[in-house]
Amino acid sequence: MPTTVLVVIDIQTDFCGGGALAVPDAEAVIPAANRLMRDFRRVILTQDWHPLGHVSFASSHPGQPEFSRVSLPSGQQVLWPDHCVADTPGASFHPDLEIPADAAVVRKGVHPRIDSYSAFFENDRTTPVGLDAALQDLAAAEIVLAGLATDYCVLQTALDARQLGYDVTVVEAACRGIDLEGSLAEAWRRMDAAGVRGA
Ligand code: VGL
Ligand code: ZN
Repeated sequence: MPTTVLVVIDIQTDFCGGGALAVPDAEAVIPAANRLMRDFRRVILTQDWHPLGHVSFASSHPGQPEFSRVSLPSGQQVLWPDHCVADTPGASFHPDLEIPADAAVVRKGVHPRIDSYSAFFENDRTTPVGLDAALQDLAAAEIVLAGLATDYCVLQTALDARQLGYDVTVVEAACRGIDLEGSLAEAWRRMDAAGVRGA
């Protein structure tokens, strides 16, 4: 039997209600993620983890408003409010998340000049982040995804996983999106086209 690993994406204080980059209805994913974490023997959590002054922060681009876009060497970048700054309360996992003692954690977006939505490759599309190595350690062939945000980190992680040959299921009830200019519907279209399963 191929090993299936649950990957819980970025359920962090800053992405939940009252956080710096709150995803609408984000708390709704917590009971669903807790249920999944009880059901799966192997769990990996990802954590958005940026240095102060990160390139994805609007505050690092004087004159550019939040949620605008700029061109970077790694491609188009949405400029976000400062969020998930390493070692701050906003970067912590949501306190209601019931994290298994043996879960692994993959941090992403740690490089000051490159953002990373995917937990496989940074947005330059070449620098590995660490999820593939963690899955290889567990001999995983299949992954199940839940978390935030459907149209950014869940989407890019799911697409990279398909490209790397993993069987991928996204649990819709355990995900919520940011939905900038139709990005949520577009995300589901792209995942569908890439052979990502919904559940
Ligand atoms: C995310 C925007 C910026 C995410 C992370 O986890 O989807 N979105 N940083
Ligand atoms: Zn981020």
